[in-house]
Amino acid sequence: MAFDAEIRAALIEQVRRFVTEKCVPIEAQVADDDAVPQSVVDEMKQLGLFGIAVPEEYGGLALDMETECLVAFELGHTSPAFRSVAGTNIGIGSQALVLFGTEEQKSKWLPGIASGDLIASFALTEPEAGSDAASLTTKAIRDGDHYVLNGTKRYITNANKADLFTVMARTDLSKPGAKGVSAFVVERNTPGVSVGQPEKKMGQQGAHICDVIFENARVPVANRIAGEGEGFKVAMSVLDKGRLHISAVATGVSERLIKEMVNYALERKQFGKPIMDHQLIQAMIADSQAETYAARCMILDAARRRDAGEDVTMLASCTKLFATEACGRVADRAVQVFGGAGYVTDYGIERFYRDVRIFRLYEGTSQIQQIIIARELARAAKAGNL
Ligand code: COS
Repeated sequence: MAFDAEIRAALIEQVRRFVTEKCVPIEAQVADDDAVPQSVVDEMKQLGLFGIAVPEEYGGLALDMETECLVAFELGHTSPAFRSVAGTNIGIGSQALVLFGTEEQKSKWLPGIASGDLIASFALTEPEAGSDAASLTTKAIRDGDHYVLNGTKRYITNANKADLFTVMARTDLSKPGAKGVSAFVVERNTPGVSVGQPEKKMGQQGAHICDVIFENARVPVANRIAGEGEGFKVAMSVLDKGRLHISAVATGVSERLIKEMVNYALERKQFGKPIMDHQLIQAMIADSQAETYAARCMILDAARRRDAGEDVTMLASCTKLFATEACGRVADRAVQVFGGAGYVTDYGIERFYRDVRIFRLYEGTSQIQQIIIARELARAAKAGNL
C-alpha cells in the first residue's frame, strides 16, 4: 500500500520537529542519566511511534516500509538511544505477531504494542548462540496445554522494560538446527521468567540490554506463533524487515554527522581560513555525503520492493552491510574533522562514534550480511534466476 503523500509529509515533519526540539537538546543528559525521560517517552506515544508498523485495525499507523524508513531516517538525526525506546515495538518485538500471529494473538497484544503501553522485546540470541542463531538451546517442552521453557537469552534490547517477549526456543530436541525451533510470545509476568541487570556498554546509554532467564516457565500453547518447527523462519523474516529499519536509522545518524561536520568546518579556522576550504577536509565530508546518499537510495529502493511484495532478504542484507559500515566510516571521519574536539565529550561527536558501533553488530553482523548475500546469489544462480 502506498502511503498518502500529504499524510506522509505531515508525519515526517512532526517527527522531525520532535527530534529537533525534544531530543537533540537533551542528548548529553540522556547519556549521563542512562535514561530517556518519561515525558519524551509519552510524547513518542502521542506521535504514534510505537505503532508505526502495526496494522490500523489494532491501533497502529500501518506505515508501509518506505514510510517507516523515512521516519527512521528522522529518528536517526538524534542519539540512537531515543529510537531504541520504541525500536523493539516498531521492529523485532512486534513483527512476529504482525506477520505470523493468529487473529486472537494479534487482538490480544498488538493494541498495547501500538500504543506503547506494552513493550515488546525479541529474544533470539543466547550465550552460545549469536551469529549461529540456529544452534540455540533454550528448550520449550510440551506439557499438556503448555510448553515449559528453560534457558537463557542474552543482550536482549529493552528486556528490563518489556511486558512480553518473542522467544525462539527448541521444541524438538532431536532436530539440532533451525528445524527444531519454534517461536512464542512469553509474558514478562509468567512465573519462572526473570530479567538480569542491564549490561554496561560502549554506547547508546539510555537504551538497555539484559539477559532473560527462563526457569520452568509455563507458556500456553496458544502463545506459539506459527507452527512447531517454524520459529527460525519466523525469526529470519522478522530480521529481514528489522535490518532495513536499522539501515535507515544508521543512515539518519550519518546525515546528522555530516551536518555537524559541515557546520563545524565552516566555523573552525586553521591556516587562516575555515577548514571547510581545505581540500583534505572536503574529501572526508564529500566521501561521507556520497556514501550516505548511496545508502539512502539503496534503502528506499529495497523498502519499495518489499512494499511491492518482493522477497528482500538479500537486499535487506545489502543495505544493512553498506549503510552501517558507511555510518562507521562517517562517524570516524566526524571525529577526524572535529580534531581534538571530536575526542572531547562536550562536543557530542565521540558519543555518536561509540553509539554507532553496535549498528555493525546487532540484527546480524556485517559478516553475517555478507554470508546471506552470497548465499542468496548462489541460490539464485542454481535456480537459473541470476
Ligand atoms: N526468511 C525466511 N526463511 C528463512 C530466511 C529468511 N530470511 N533465512 C533462512 N530461512 C529459512 C531457510 O529457508 C531454511 O529453511 P529450509 O531448510 O526449510 O529451507 C531455514 O530458515 C534455515 O536457514 P539456513 O540454513 O540458511 O540457516 P543457517 O543456520 O545456515 O543460518 C544465518 C543462517 C547465518 C543467516 C542466520 O543464523 C542468521 O541470520 N544469523 C544472525 C542472527 C542475527 O541476526 N542475530 C541477531 C539477533 S537479533 S538483535
